[in-house]
Amino acid sequence: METKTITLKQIAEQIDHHQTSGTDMDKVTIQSPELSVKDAYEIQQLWEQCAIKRGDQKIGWKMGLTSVAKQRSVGVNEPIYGRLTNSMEVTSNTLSLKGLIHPRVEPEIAFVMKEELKGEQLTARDVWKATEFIMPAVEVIDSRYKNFSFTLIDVVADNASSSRFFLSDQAFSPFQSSLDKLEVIMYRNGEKVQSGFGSAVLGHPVKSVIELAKMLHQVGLSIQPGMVILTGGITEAVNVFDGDELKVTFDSFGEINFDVKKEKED
Ligand code: OOG
Ligand code: MG
Repeated sequence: METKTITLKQIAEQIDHHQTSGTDMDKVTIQSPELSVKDAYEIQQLWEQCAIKRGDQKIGWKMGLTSVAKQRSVGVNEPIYGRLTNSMEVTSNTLSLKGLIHPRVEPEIAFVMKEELKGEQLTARDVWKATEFIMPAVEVIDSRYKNFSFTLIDVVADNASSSRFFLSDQAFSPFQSSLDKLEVIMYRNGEKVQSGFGSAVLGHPVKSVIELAKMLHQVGLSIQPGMVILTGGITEAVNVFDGDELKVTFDSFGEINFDVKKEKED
């Protein structure tokens, strides 16, 4: 038992090294084919401890693979969750490629909670009651695995490919319009590259929050007040490169714009 714990911690440290150095790695299931999904989530939790030791802070959760478009594009057919930390949030209008491997971007809806959300059988009403506001978001995912290729266990161990994220400047009340009807369009260098509706996320993004609470409850965890939740890509993710200009429109919820720049030589 002891040996296994050490091993999972060592895997978490390996993953942390590749996440912070921006270098790719072989899938963890190649060196450790015996890993279970439960082990992979434990690796995530151990990775979170590495991040906190580095001075990072936990600020939320992300759901992934909550839409058919996303599941199909990576060949994994069930929702997963990951952990968001302070250093992942980009607050300027520039995505620096420093420390990234092969980033892709995807439009999402973020929830910000005001109350704890805990339980296995929550309703949409429970989620709305605990929600402070919602925000348009763009997640930047960056698998640490070679060729962005992985199994369910690998991607869970790699913190669900979490890398960076943008939130809009404006927060919105979730009560005035239907998030499932929200149309999102993503443009890269002026060209429309993806579009979709909020309903792509498990029928309605609120369902993603319910699912997250349920998955966390199974391991004795809950969503704490103040946490940000990314509910999952509405469309397929698109690759971004140095010099790209991204614009993502979220109907009446405005837009998120940013440029992609490679690291500055110094
Ligand atoms: C896994 C992460 C998926 C989403 O929103 O579906 C995700 C991946 O595609 O690398 O973040
Ligand atoms: Mg995502």
